[in-house]
Amino acid sequence: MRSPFLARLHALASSDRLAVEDDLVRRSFAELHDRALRARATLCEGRPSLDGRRVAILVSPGAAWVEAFLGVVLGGGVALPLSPLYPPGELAWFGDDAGADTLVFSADLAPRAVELAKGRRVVNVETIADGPRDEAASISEIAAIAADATALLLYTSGTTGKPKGAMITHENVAVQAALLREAWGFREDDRLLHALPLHHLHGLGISLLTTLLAASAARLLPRFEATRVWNELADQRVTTFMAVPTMYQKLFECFDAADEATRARWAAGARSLRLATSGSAALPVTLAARWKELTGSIPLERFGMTEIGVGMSNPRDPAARRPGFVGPALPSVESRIVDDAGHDSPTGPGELFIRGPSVFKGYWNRPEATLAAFADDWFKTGDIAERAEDGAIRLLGRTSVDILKSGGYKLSALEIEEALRENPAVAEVAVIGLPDEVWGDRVVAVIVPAAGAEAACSTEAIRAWARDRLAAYKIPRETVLVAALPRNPLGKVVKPELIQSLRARAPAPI
Ligand code: MCA
Ligand code: AMP
Repeated sequence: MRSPFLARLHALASSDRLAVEDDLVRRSFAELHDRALRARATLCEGRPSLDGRRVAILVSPGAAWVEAFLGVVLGGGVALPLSPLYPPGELAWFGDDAGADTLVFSADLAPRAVELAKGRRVVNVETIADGPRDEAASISEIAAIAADATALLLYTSGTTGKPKGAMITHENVAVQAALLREAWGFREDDRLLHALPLHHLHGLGISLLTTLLAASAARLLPRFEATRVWNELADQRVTTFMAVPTMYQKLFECFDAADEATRARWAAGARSLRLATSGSAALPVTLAARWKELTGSIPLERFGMTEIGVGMSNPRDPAARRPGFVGPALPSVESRIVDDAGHDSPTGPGELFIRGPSVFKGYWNRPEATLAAFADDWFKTGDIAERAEDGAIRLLGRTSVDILKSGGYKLSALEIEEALRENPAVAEVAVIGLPDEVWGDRVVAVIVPAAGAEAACSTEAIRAWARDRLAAYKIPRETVLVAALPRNPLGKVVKPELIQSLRARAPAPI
C-alpha cells in the first residue's frame, strides 16, 4: 500500500478496540473500517475509485463524520470538511472553489446545505454506510493510492482576501500523526476528549487522526460547551484533551461560577488527564499558571499551522515545559529564522521558515499563492520568532497586521473588509485585531460611514447585516465610526496607528 495513512488504518482494521464514540454510538476499529469501506462504495457508485474527486462534508461531529471522511480518503477522493458555522452562501463558495461534485450532509444541517447542494450529488450521512462493500475494486484501488495524493483540502485565510485550500497529502497525515504519537506518547489505552471543530487541522489532524492512527480512541462531543467538558473530565474516562487557549479561558469562567463541591469534582477530573495541550494561538501565561494551580502542570503548548501540522512542541515531561515558549522543532521538522534583510538569524527575531515531510503540497488551484508561500522549498510561516539557547522557540507576532486569530480561528482582515464594503452604508473600512483576554484578537471594524448612514454602521446594524455573509466568528464584535482613516502618502491605511489609538481608549463591551 503506497499511502502510509491508509496502511496504518488497514493495520488496525481487525481490532476490536474502541476507535470512536459519540453520544449515540460506539465503533471499534473493525466496525469503523467496515463502515468506511461501505461509505467508500456508496461514494464511488460502481466506479473503481473517486480518482481525486472532491467531496464536501457538512456533517455534525460524531462517529458518522469519521466514517464519511474515511470513506472519501479510502476511495481515493479529497475530503473537503466544512463548518456549519458558515452561512449558506459561503458554504457554496467553498464547494465551487474546490470543484466538489459530491456533498455528504447530515439531516440536521440540511437547511444550511441547500445552496451548496445545487448541481452536486448529495449523499445522506445517515445512510452512507448502509450498502455493501465493493471488495473487488477496493483492495487493488486502495493499494494504488499514492503517498503524495491529496487526502484533504483545508481552507485557511491568508493575506489575499478569500481563503485558500491547503492540499494535505496522505503522507502529510501519516507523518504528522507519527511525530505526535512519539512526541506526546500516545498509547492504545489513551482516550481523547474531542471538542474542536473538524474543519481545521487542530481538530481533524492533530487531535482526531493522531489519536486514531495511534490506535487510541476518541470521544467526540457535538460542540465545545464548558460545563459538558468539565463533566466529561470529571467522569475520568478520558486521558487526553486538546484545546485552543479560548477554551481554557471559557473553562475557567465556568469553573469560577460553579459551587465548591462541583469545582472539587471537576478539578479531580482535570488532574486525572495524562495530557492536556494548547495550540492554534498563544496561551497566556496567566492561563497556563491557573491550569498548573489546578492540575500540577501547565498545558503542553505547541506551535502548528494548517500548512505544516505541528512544527514545535514543548516536551511531554511537565517539568520541562516553558511557559511562553512553544518548544523546539519536532524531529524531521527543519526550521530557520530569517531577518528582514533575508539573512539567517539563528536566534532571531525574524520570520520562521519550515521544511520537512509534514509540510503541505500547495494551495488548490492557486499556483501563484503557492509560489509566494515558499522561499525555495522552505515554507514561510508569517510568524515572527526568536530561538532560545536550548532551541525552544518563542513567537512574537505575525509579519502581517492583516492576519488575526480569534478563538484559534485564523481570519483575514482583508476578507472581512471586502465583505463589509458591499454594504452601501460603509464608505471606507479597516478591520483590525485588538488584544483580548478571551479571544486573543478581538475583531473591530473601523468605519467611515457614507453620508447620513451612521446608524446603519452601528455595531448592532453591521453585525446583523454580516450574519448572512460571514461565518459567525468572522463578524466584527464592534464597529468604531471615524471621520477618516489614517493613511500613508501612498494611500494605504496605517493599521498600527489605528490599533494603538484604539488600544488607548477604555475597553468596549461584548
Ligand atoms: C464563536 N464565536 C466567535 C468565535 N467562536 N467569535 C469570535 N471568534 C471565535 N473564535 C462567536 C459565536 O458565533 C457567538 O456569536 C459568540 O461568539 C459566542 O459564542 P460562544 O458560545 O461563546 O463561543 P463558542 O461556541 O463556545 O466558541 C468558542 C470556541 C470556538 C469553542 C473557542 O471559537 C472554537 O471552536 N475555536 C477553535 C478554532 C480552531 O479549531 N482553530 C484551529 C485552526 P453570536 O453571539 O453572534 O451568535 S488550525 C490551527 O490553528 C493550527 C493547525 C494549530 O496550530 O492548531
Ligand atoms: P492556521 O492557519 O489556522 O493553521 O493557524 C496557524 C497560526 O496559528 C500560526 O501561523 C500561528 O500564528 C498561530 N499559532 C498556532 N499555534 C500557536 C501558539 N502555540 N502560539 C502562538 N501562535 C500560534
